[in-house]
Amino acid sequence: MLLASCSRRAESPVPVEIEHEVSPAPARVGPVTITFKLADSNGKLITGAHIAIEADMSHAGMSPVFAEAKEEAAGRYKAHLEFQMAGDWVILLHVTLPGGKKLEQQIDVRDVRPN
Ligand SMILES: [Cu+2]
Repeated sequence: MLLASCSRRAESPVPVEIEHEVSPAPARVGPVTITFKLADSNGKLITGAHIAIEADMSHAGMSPVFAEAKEEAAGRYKAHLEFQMAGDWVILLHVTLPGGKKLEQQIDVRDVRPN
């Protein structure tokens, strides 16, 4: 008998530090700017990454908001998106590093205020 072994490729996690800042703070309904800083485990800024953003609310029935972050300075990326409703949002980052490795990170933006 042939046992199909679980052969998921064990992708080693990429040690990347992602700092983010949402403006305005606290976030409110309407346009927001999110700034990210990407650094490796040694604190060296990571340039040339690609960051795609998907923002969802924590409840069902709303379509996600998509955005892309642009590198504004070495290792610093900025994205513009719009919160259409007050409440809790979840921002999913799809990061592609210069070497092609991908990682995902989730950022919770809670209690977005009504405008
Ligand atoms: Cu909603």
